[in-house]
Amino acid sequence: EKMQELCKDMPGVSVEFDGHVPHIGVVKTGCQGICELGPLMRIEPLHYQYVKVQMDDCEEIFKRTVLNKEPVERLFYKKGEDSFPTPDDIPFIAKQTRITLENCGRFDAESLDEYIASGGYNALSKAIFDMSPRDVIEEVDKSGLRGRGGGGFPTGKKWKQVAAHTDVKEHYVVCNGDEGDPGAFMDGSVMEGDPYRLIEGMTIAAYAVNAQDGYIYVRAEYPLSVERLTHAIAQAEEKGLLGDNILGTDFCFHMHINRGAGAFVCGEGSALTASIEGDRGMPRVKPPRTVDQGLWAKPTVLNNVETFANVPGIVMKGADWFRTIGTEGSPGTKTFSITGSIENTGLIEVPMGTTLREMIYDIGGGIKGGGEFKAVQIGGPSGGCLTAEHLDVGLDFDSVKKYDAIMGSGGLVVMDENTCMVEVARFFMSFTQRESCGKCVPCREGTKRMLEILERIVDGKGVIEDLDTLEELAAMVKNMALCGLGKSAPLPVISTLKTFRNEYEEHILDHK
Ligand code: FMN
Repeated sequence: EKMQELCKDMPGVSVEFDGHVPHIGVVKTGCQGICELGPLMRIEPLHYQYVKVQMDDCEEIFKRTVLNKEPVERLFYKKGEDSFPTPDDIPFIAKQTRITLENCGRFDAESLDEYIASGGYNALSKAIFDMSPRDVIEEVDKSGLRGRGGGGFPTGKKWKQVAAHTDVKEHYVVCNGDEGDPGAFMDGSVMEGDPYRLIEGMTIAAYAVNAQDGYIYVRAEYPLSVERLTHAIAQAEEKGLLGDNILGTDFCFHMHINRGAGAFVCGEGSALTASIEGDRGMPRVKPPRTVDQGLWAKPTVLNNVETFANVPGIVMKGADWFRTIGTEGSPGTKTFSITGSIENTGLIEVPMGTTLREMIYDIGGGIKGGGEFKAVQIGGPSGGCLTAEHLDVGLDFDSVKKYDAIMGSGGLVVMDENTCMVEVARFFMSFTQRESCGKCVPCREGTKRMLEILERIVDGKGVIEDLDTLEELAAMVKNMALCGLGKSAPLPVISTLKTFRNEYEEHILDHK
């Protein structure tokens, strides 16, 4: 706002950008992923990246850079003797492979014109005019794209299953933007930073599976995402890219936004569709599967934000291009939110198969304050711990599973040598216990009993037999819970008990 104020009286300056690409002016982007260095200001076309900008800097930026094209060097990111003038020089950005985050921070997130000018909507146009719905599904299938919401289910297969219901008229496309994992903010960044990419991806999915309506279920805590998506949908409708007779054809697709109310369990597919229908957000027994009877019991494609955001690239550049990135079993990139004891917290998009060492040290800048790496919690409350012995393992959907962890939606919480792993297990268990919907006994009661034991141990009141009881309960909840929340709730306990049992024992024995 301060910059807008300063630019206001400059001849030829446009700060009103009502849907048009501004000639000179100030536009708001979405999250750029470099959390540690904000507030950020990027000056185009000079391509300067200013970091940690304060109100008092605005005047100088205006006089020196806007009016005279000179850099304000003290606002460049610096490390040691080195100065990094452009975003592409900053190692945190330069070492990433950005596909779904490609536009985040580069463009005005409220301008469909800018999205189109950068090649946006070419994929939808190619799909509609050059490909049949079946061709689109084949291309997505061939690309090997797997769902980024956690499970890694093949997207093309899911779309095929929905499209196969030719006997049912209504098909739906639903986007899961619930993103309830503590510490995760990948999907929010796409929704607020590049809403058009998501909408284009969903529209292509609708064309492929013959859906007439789509819903985006957005986490309650993301008001900016809701605002930008609402704006983007209205703009796309106005331009004939959404709604009736898209691009002058008889393909019609209408999009709606639903806001979650902050329940983690509503990210589970059947709870999410129940919530959209106005029912209490509780998972149900499967089958029937969402692809057969999802929203309003009709065939439904339910995919994560990042999954849909990959679709325009696949349609435009082809499955073979997509397969050149990542691993054979998990092609493409994955976005992680990297938080905790790390120098550079933020969002990173890297090819599948990238090692933890590359992510934590090369991109993340290492452990905060030069500390020692102890472990990383991957997959949030449903995930597990990876330790120093896993630093050089390439991470993809399949490799992570071998170590009692899951890729999950991409939360990475880095822990240093001062972290108590029993406390970590207690934290995640208190989260899942609180978020359990209470429908099934193993999850409702089991997580409560496990939390009681963990609290006892952390308080120094545990006994050594508690560890066997914890293991028994963990196996019971994992095997018997109704949905993924309960099935995965014990994973942080299982993996910390396996790798850091000595810490549990120390808590117990040191208080004897
Ligand atoms: N998937 C998401 O995309 N976002 C979420 O926030 C999310 N939360 C979940 C929470 C729980 C408790 C469980 C069990 C699952 C959650 N999932 C979430 C996974 C979804 O059930 C579903 O598998 C996913 O949205 C499918 O999309 P994909 O195939 O593109 O990954």
